[in-house]
Amino acid sequence: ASKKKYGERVENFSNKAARELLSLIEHKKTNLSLALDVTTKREFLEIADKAGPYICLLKTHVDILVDFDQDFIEQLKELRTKHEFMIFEDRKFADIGNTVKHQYSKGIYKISEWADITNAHPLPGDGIVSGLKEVGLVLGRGLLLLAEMSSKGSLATGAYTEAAVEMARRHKDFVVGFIAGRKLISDDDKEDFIVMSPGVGLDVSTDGLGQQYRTPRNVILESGSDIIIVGRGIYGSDKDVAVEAQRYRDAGWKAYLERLAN
Ligand code: UP6
Repeated sequence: ASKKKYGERVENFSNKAARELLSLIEHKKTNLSLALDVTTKREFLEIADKAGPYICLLKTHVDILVDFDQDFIEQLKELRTKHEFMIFEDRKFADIGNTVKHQYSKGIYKISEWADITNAHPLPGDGIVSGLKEVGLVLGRGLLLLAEMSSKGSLATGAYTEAAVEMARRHKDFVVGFIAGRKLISDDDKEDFIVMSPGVGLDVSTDGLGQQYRTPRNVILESGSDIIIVGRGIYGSDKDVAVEAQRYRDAGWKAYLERLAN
């Protein structure tokens, strides 16, 4: 899949969110996802509006907002339409199927109502996917499994990562890909999964709390991932959000074009 264009991979997926995302990346020409980890609605919506033209996917952690309310969701949806990006709530579900089903659809966040994509740790076993799928599949949502993590000392390696891939294969209708640092299956594999990589930055290599950064080129060209997830590299202090978003969009797209040409 890594030698194929995003648009050519649409047919490899039955899942609505995966198909939409690949088409969107193809026509908007951006494989950049913004990880917007700020804690007020005002900051969030301001930054999302500035970066909106350059991203395919806006990654949220809604539970860090101190003033989350229904109005936030309405404004988020408006920005999604205005800039044409999709929404990925980085919820990292990690409980048994019955619990995550409620966490996904109920509570105050009602994630399944507005997030095109969410993610889960494979740790509890297949039930976590089955539970989330009961809610999300009919709504056209997609799920990513955390097969690897970018942080130092992550335990998601080796056999655990392999098991995540096998779990995804068993739920191809709903699991559309992985959070990982690299492509996890071979190019001639008949399956296709979308790989999204966090821990991407051009200016620093760590954050002092275990995060480890690699460049868009490392991730897309050398490791065969599909989407770069960039947070503080874009909105960190002293950064011009539009300038940085363009810079990462350009770097991610250039690495992809080089991959196709190689
Ligand atoms: N994230 C990681 N590493 C993972 C999984 N998720 O960093 O393995 C998420 C974090 C954060 C974002 O929760 O939202 O990606 C990275 O942000 P940063 O670019 O500001 O470090």
